[in-house]
Amino acid sequence: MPIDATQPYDDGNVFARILRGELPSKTVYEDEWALAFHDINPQAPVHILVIPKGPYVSWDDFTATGSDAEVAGFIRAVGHVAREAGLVAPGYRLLANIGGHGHQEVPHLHVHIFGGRQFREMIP
Ligand code: DGP
Repeated sequence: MPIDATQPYDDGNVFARILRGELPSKTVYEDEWALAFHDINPQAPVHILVIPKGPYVSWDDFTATGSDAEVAGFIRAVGHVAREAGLVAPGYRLLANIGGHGHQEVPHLHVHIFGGRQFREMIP
């Protein structure tokens, strides 16, 4: 079920639990601002999720209330992960689902990195 992006942050969500080490994940990168791990249900040969370490539901509260350091650190981490995965030359796709119409399911901001195959044009 898609979430409401205006809901308060829920500390019990699955990505919060991964951040706290309560649930396992296949980590590919971690720094002060972000954690990156393989998606449990990959939609491409490379499908990595990058999440900020702070308690943000979506891109909305993150960009409205996150510090410049958090936002910059997170965006740089996404770029770093894609680069380290060797995706820059062939190309890749970034996606952040937000709220109901965006069909966001996990209420902790995450950016999907998709790569390793040719994608079609964007379908709205
Ligand atoms: P979204 O619709 O953008 O909220 O996508 C949520 C993604 O999170 C979806 O691709 C599956 C992934 N996912 C859900 N639960 C887990 C989990 O426990 N571990 C991992 N690695 N990925 C998960």
